[in-house]
Amino acid sequence: MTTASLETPLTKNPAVLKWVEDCSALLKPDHIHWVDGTEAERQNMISTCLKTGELEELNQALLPGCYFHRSAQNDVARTEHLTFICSPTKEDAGPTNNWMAPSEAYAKLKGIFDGAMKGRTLYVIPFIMGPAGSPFSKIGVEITDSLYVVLNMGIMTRMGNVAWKQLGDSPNFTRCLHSKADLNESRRFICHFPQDNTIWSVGSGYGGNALLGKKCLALRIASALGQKEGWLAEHMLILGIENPKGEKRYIAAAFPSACGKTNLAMLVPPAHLVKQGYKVWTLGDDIAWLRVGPDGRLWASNPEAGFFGVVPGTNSRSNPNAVKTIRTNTIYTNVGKMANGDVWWEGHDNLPPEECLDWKGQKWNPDMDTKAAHPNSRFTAPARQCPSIAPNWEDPAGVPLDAILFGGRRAHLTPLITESYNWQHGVFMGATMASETTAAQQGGNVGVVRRDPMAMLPFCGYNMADYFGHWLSMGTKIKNPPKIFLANWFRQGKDGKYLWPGYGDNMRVLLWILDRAQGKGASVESPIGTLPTKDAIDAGGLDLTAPVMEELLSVDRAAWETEIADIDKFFATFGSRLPAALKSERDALAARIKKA
Ligand code: GTP
Ligand code: SPV
Ligand code: MN
Repeated sequence: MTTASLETPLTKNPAVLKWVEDCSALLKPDHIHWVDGTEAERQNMISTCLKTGELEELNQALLPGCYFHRSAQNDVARTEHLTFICSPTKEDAGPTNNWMAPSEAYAKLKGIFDGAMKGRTLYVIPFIMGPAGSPFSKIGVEITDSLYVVLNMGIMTRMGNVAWKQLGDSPNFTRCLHSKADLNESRRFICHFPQDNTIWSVGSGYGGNALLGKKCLALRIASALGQKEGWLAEHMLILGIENPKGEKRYIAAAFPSACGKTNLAMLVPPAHLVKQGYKVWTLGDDIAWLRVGPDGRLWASNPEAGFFGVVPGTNSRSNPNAVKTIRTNTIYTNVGKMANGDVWWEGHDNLPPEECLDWKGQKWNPDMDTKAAHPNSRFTAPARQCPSIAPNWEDPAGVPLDAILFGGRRAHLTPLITESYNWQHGVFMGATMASETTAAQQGGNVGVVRRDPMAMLPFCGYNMADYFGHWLSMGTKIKNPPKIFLANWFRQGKDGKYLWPGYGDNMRVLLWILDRAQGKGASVESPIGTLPTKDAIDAGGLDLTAPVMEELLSVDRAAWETEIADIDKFFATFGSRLPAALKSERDALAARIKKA
């Protein structure tokens, strides 16, 4: 029996009622609140947060509807070393995931959850991943003691009555249990139980650790579901490109955390292409669910309703659409805050303020060698506010893909763009992708190259070797598969500077990709795949010399031999579970490099 004060549940769903009853008996909250997702409720929650300090009001003249949140200093990014896939066997989780036996994980976390909500309110958040009414949407219910989580979930998902209605009496929902508990890192665990459709997260209030619909449900749990049901849950943005004739084509792209998905998704083309009539439409910036459509093409849809984006570096040159999106109704987490209620971060349009409070709440000025905003500070903003949001972004069917783009942050080695020979070679490219680590992961070094297959290293909910197998088998089900490419916006010259201008100019590469997808575009064969000829990518108006373009597209044989040795080490970790097709792609690559 719970002693929590009573509020009439907003659902009669027996499975939900029983589960909330059980959780409440464990967590012992003072009060239970059933989230309805109404505007009145949201305003009440904001008022409460302003009283407790969980939120601070920003300058409402400059930033209407915007609030500021400072997280605990030890809780500013996902903690991959504390994230577990608790499948029945270690082999099911595979060598790239941390694993804990389900019984051990449940027992350990029960100990931490026990009484963790004493003196607090337990919020029951119903939410939909995917558009309301879509047959492909998944429903979750998150229990949390964090109002910051509720308010963020309200932006990132379809939350409240709409979800209660869609769930009805079905027992089919992801059970997401979250408590900040005491925010102690030694008692922080993010555990996934794919076989139980359950997530338990404790000890963190941060984004991907606490907004359980996002990475936990829509990637880790969903990837495991997708393997069973024949679809893919991917760490991908989705964008549409409209040509001057009004024809729209779609690309999905997987880059690791803080490697440019939000920026590419909201891309503004260079002026001369805008003049010609090109437009870019945003459909999603972080997660895509991919299914084979009745037409034999691969269709992508975004299960989220908002953007949880990296703040530093966001300005009118790098991402004007994001700048406009985050002017209203946005929650800013861990940025710099000025006395006038404005916000500032490294890479802001405005010059640094003479003085402000940094993300830790300490006095800061530009002469200090610390940063005002945490490098992983984030905005949470409704997707519908984005000026480039596609009119069809909530279409349940999604959009058909012409191309899939994999990419990483690599100072050396991989060219600006490489086209795969076919689906299997493309899967090999994705499976062997590597990238330098960023501030989006806590507890590791920044800037270290690591293998991050399909940008899913921290997000795959089952054995990565089986995930590769699933990708390969999807290829046999797609009659007209999208072409697969590998991009690198981050290649550096000898002076350590980026060779490629990036951002809006990435449009030039996207146009070559779309040309190739239609059997056009000048290309040249290389040992690693098909490359653009040195003048195939429109460089008009760019300050980019021919030698730089050559360097961007160069393939260094010795460096690729070292790369293959490293791929071998990575593949060896999967033992006999690695699909033979990937081994043969590796051998073919090695043979081509040797011959080159
Ligand atoms: P997550 O939300 O963590 O999944 O990140 P993301 O992949 O959406 O990355 P985002 O677009 O927020 O970009 C992260 C960082 O990369 C920012 O500091 C950007 O300024 C920088 N960046 C994005 N695109 C480019 C590019 O084309 N070139 C260069 N040099 N930097 C870029
Ligand atoms: C990422 O790290 O890839 C993010 C932010 O998109 S989080 O939601 O914290 O995972
Ligand atoms: Mn991400």
